[in-house]
Amino acid sequence: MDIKSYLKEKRELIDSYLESYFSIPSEPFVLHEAMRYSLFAGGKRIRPILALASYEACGGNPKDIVPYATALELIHTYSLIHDDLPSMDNDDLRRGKPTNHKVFGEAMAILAGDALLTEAFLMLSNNPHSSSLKLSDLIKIIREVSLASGVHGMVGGQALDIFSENIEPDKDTLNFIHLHKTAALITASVRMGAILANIKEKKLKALTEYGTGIGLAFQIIDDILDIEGNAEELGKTAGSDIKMKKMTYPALCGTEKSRQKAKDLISDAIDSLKIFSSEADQLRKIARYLLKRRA
Ligand code: GRG
Repeated sequence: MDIKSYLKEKRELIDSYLESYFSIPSEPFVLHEAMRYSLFAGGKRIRPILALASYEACGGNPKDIVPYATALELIHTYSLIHDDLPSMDNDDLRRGKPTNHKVFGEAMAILAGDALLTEAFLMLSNNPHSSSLKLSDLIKIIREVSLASGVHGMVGGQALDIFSENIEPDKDTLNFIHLHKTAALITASVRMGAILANIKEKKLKALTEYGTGIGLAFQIIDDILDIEGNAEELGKTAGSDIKMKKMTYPALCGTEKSRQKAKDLISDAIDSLKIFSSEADQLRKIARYLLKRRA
């Protein structure tokens, strides 16, 4: 299957689970609406898709782990809502629509983010979906997601990102920011699929290398798109990194060297999958797709 059809098919699996999970509005309705507004604003669903593709690479049927994979999208969506707040990146546009706080106000946007983060863990723990899933594996993936999302991962990276505005870029700080802010949750997504498939350590290590590589490349490409993209393609305001004097790869070494770095990371990530045969082809294709993405 070509990569576009694969991504569409898997996105539909995630979307239909989300639709059914959030189908019955509950009190307080405005909070529910604010959560749904950002969840259904048209995200690529790349993190849950990576979990499904990784599970498939380890011999599983992606349909069996949809609830666990979908929880990753709740965490990602919360991070975008909070990232857009006036006290953070102060953005007006996200996924082609006004940001959550522009529509629902700042307080409700903060709460929608908080509620999505917490709901992710309810979604994870609610679903002893597959009879073959061991409780110990469920605890392992909850631990993975917790580590990747909080102070040891995404939130830690975001804190240093904000702290490093207006500071001369240096490679170590920049890699810390990108590896924590972005690559940690992407790596956890890939590892989730592998852990749920009960894969052996050697293959888990290879998938971890793959996840870290594409995760870092993903953020470098995001840095480049912030310079070269436009609001229509990106669905968000371009040029905000320069305006906010963010520490980015292009600020460190220019756009062309950044592009080469992203290419090298993607190529190394694909190499790390050499112990897998054709069952990891979709992961290989996703890596190539991420390099070419325009949004
Ligand atoms: C805890 C107060 C508080 C805030 C958390 C951690 C955080 C705020 C924000 C980090 C989120 C962020 C902007 C990470 C950068 C990663 C990135 C490139 C996001 C865009 O991801 P895509 O391209 O977006 O997958 P779509 O819209 O397709 O889902």
